[in-house]
Amino acid sequence: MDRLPDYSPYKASVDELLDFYRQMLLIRRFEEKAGQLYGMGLIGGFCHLYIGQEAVVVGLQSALKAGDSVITGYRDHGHMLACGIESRAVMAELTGRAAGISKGKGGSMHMFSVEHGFYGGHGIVAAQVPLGTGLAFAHKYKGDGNVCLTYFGDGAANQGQVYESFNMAELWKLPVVYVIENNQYAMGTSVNRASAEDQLYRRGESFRIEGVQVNGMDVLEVRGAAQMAIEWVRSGKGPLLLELKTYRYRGHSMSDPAKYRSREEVQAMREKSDPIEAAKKHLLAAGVDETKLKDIEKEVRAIVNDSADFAEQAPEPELPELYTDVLVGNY
Ligand SMILES: Cc1ncc(C[n+]2csc(CCOP(=O)(O)OP(=O)(O)O)c2C)c(N)n1
Ligand SMILES: [Mg+2]
Repeated sequence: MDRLPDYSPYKASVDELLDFYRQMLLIRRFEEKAGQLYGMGLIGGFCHLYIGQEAVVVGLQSALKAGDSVITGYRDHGHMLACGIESRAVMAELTGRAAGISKGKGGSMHMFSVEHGFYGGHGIVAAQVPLGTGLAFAHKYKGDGNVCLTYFGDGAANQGQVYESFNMAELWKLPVVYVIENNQYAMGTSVNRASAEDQLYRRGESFRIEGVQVNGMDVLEVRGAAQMAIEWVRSGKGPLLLELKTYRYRGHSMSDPAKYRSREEVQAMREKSDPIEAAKKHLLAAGVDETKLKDIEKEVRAIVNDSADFAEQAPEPELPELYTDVLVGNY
């Protein structure tokens, strides 16, 4: 077995770091706005916000190539924005409008865009893991040289189907990076209360899948690890596991008062480990003017406000839409 190469934080140019900063800020402001619209009753059903975890998806996605595929669970808005899906189409899906990416029929958890290599958006915990393994199988079968990033949570990591997937992926050397977003909680259960092995990067060991633990609050570290992992997987060496240590600032979903953890715990993460503040510090240290960062903030707010206005005013789907995209058949 080849040894996994070491990796170091990515040495981004100022322009690249500005782009990471902008993307993380877009996700943050988008999610804050989604939270507001939810509070106003404009978004129905479940809504799981990604605030705090932005560096994970921005760092990882920045290392992908066109044609690679991505799949995740229900905390998916940030993944969609990082895949380049238009902010208006995501927000309009949240408000159930015809212009939404799933024509307003999917909502927060059920969005999809083959065009952008984004395969959902899945509400069943860990269901995306065998599906992502299947996407990787398709890449290998077609010989297209692409890889699949399969994201799942610390809670999902305790599901049986994850390990059936690991077995097949290693046996068939499938081009898949399993990305565990360890945000410390699965609903109200902390990872060490639910996991006999809470060092989740080790979860592939009995399948001979190597794993790496990464600081998921630092976009440059995430990008460095992502690049190493994706190169490894793309070169045909089989799957790899990345555990991204991160934190969600908000409750599990909009209906969670988060009483299972203290305010101080959340506050400490926000103050000491915020990924956007960290990128800002790097930028200022690199000599970027603060007005430049303020301009980015303005630009991002304008995109998000425009998306919210659009999502509020766009028409709902027509009734006949109830009969489209429905699969009927005999098996
Ligand atoms: C099979 C299944 N069991 C239970 C649930 C209810 N449920 C929804 S999210 C969740 C917690 C998952 O936590 P984690 O994998 O850590 O992801 P996070 O929400 O932290 O992103 C549970 C138990 C579900 N949707 N599907
Ligand atoms: Mg979790």
